[in-house]
Amino acid sequence: MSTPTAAAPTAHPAVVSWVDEIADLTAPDEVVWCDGSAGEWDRLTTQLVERGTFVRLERKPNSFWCASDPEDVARVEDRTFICSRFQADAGPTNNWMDPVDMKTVMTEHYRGAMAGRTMYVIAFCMGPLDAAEPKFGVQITDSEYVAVSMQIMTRSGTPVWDRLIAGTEFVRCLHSVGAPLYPGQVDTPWPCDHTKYISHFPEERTIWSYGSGYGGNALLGKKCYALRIASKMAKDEGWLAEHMLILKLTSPQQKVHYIAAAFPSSCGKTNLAMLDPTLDGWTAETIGDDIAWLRFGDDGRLYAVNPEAGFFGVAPGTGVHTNPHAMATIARGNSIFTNVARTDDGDIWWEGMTDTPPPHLTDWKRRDWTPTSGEPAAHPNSRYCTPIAQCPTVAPEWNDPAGVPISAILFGGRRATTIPLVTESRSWQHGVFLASTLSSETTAAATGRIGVVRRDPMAMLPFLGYHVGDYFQHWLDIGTRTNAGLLPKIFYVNWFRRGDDDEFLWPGFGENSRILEWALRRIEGTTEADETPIGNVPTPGALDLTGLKFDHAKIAAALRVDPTEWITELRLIDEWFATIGGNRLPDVLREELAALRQRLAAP
Ligand code: GTP
Ligand code: SPV
Ligand code: MN
Repeated sequence: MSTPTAAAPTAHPAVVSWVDEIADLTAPDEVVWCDGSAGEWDRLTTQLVERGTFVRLERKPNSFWCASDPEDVARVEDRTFICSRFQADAGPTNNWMDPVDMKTVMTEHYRGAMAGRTMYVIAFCMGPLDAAEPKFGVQITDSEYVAVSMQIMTRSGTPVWDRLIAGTEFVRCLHSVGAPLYPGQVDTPWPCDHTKYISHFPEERTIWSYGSGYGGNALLGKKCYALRIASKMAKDEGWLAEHMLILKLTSPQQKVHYIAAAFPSSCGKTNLAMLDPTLDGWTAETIGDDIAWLRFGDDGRLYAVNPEAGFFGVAPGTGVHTNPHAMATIARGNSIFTNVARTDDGDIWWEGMTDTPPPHLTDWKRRDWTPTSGEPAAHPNSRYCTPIAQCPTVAPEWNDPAGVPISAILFGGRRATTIPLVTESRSWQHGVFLASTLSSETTAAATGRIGVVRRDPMAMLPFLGYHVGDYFQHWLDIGTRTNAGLLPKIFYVNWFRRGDDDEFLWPGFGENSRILEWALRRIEGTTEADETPIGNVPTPGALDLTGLKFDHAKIAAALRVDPTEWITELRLIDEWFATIGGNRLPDVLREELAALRQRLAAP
């Protein structure tokens, strides 16, 4: 069978034969090799407007409003699979299916799935193109939305094809929305299938995604490659692929520190990555907001690289008071807004952008909306997709293939109780223990119930490409690979603790700079902490609260280590560790738990 195919921009035989094979299977009308150019962007966005998927925004240059199918709005964790050869290697936290069985099932879904559509072939690179070992991928997709989003989120197109020469390794990323168009059939604005599979074959470094067009399910460079597949690569090669932001901080004395922070989905990474410090004299610059790859430098320190080139950020809650730099980034245009509301004059709006909503909107379900409608105008997981390079606070180092040396790693979750505002770990091993017990209330970033506390170790629960116990051992091993003094110091934070009145006990956002300042001073040995059973917390007075108009009694409550709450927490950690399985949970973590129990004098 032959599909009209323009000449391939690569002579890489494995790419060409794989594209031929997938075209035969999925039967598209046409194959297009993407060059990542502005002309291609214009052609595809125009096509998306004509088909009704996009609405061009009159109030933002080169920007588009888009509404998905109401059932295709978030990651589908229950349809996400790690298909390692042995089930034991996927671990207790992942769905598993035998790789041969999964391919048999999915092949039948892919058969003819691109009929009536165009198949796009996108070459991309995760991280700077001039890296010592650039990490390439090739995504096949039948979605124009995915093709233009990949232009924002990754380095893609001609410069990548030029480097992807014969013999170069690449991750095969296959994606179809699973909605063939038969002659005479009218297309829908957001084609997708009710059945969805997000499958990973870690040993083969291959991803097969079917049925969804939503970011985390369909932009395969992001969670599928840069976290699930890369976490396995990192384990094999001695580095870390993590769900972390990367931030540059400059003190009033002009001392520069880089920090990384792992929070679960929709728990504040993008906001911290674009921090607008309220502390006088401090500057914050952005390097990454979602994913960090950490490797050892020749000097024995851990260096972080952001593999992405765009932000796919949570829209609701983003406004000039919470995240002015995100607002400035999107104001520059060249952005895609998915599942937000549209104003009558051709702009976008979402809950939290302004204090009072406009009197009339088109909501994310394309319906008329007024403030009395009784439903949010934007979906809680609505997102903006925008280039990093447009961020007014982007640090020049964001594109440095060597990465930036990390002084501190923060782990945090969304917990209404128990977890203090900030805790300093006692050692790397203790920090890994705290991170292994991380927990958070579920959010709208994944389908399913919202607000349920679950363990989310290192904020990686949905993104691990292998066994969680082996992952903990890998983190512990990283700590023995260099001088303890060169390792980042690990802190545990919680911006989301609430008082009896259910209000947050900490103002968050720009005020989080005060917590970072304390952490950096701990690293420099110039401030005080109280030892508690769970780790070191700031002494009263150690946090710089100059100029902060917020009830100081609340801040004291945010910092409290409550033994009763912690005895309840111990039981939950016991249950969590029990699920990991005796022979895969590292002994030292069990010992850390026993030591914590002893310090709490708990039964
Ligand atoms: P993903 O992109 O899903 O990985 O999420 P993220 O971790 O980047 O989350 P993001 O920064 O987009 O924050 C999600 C939500 O948390 C938004 O509604 C924010 O307004 C809110 N948020 C962020 N930082 C803070 C904070 O310091 N305090 C409080 N109370 N809310 C915050
Ligand atoms: C997350 O859910 O953690 C995200 C959004 O960053 S997505 O890319 O959809 O996974
Ligand atoms: Mn994320």
